[in-house]
Amino acid sequence: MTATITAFERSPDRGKGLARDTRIRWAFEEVGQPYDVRLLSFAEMKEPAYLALHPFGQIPIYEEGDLVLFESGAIVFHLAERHAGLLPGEANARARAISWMFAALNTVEPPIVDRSMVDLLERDEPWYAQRLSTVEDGVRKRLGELSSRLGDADWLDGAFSAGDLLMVSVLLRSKSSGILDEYPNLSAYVARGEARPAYQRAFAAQLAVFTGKPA
Ligand code: GTB
Repeated sequence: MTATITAFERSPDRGKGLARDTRIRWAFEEVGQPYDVRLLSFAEMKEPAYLALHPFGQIPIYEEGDLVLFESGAIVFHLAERHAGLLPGEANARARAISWMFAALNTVEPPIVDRSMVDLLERDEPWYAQRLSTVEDGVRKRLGELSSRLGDADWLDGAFSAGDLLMVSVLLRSKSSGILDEYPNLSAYVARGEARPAYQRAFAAQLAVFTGKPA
């Protein structure tokens, strides 16, 4: 049975691939599984029928028969567990890749999202410059630490894994701020992720929703 995910009918990022369905599309592509997409308006995401599937009324969800999952990390993990290609077979390497999945979502993504939110919502406030500087310090702290750990390796721990898929997805959101450019090895890491054929297909598919033209 082909799984279905949800995505924005009209993504606020205008097809830049920053909404969280892109990481799920990427995971499907990496493991070579087909998927369907159900597009939703903001209003539909808050209706009782959808809230029964996603308690917070957000995209993405994953539906496959009776199984409904929410949270992009859980969905990527589900795909990685059931199909080869995103987690190593060796037990300790697998556990480390899963640590990187959590690190991407729990440690690196929060300051990056904080910065985006300040930029989006507080731009006209008198405290904007001060607040932006504070949240950017938080982003730099994490990116500096991540940069030191990555060093000159291609991926975070050996071969490309779901940890890299999520980390690159998270870092992509900091690209437009210019902060990522301060860490050349992280910029190169993100570029390696974006160059993967599976990412390219995922990006094209989400862009096609925005442009209305086939991928
Ligand atoms: N922790 C959840 C997960 O990982 O699945 C977070 C899900 C989430 O934040 N979903 C967002 C959503 O549905 C879309 S991706 N928001 C609507 C709502 O909460 O009512 C976040 C997002 C949106 C827009 C951009 N952008 O324009 O650049 C980037 C990221």
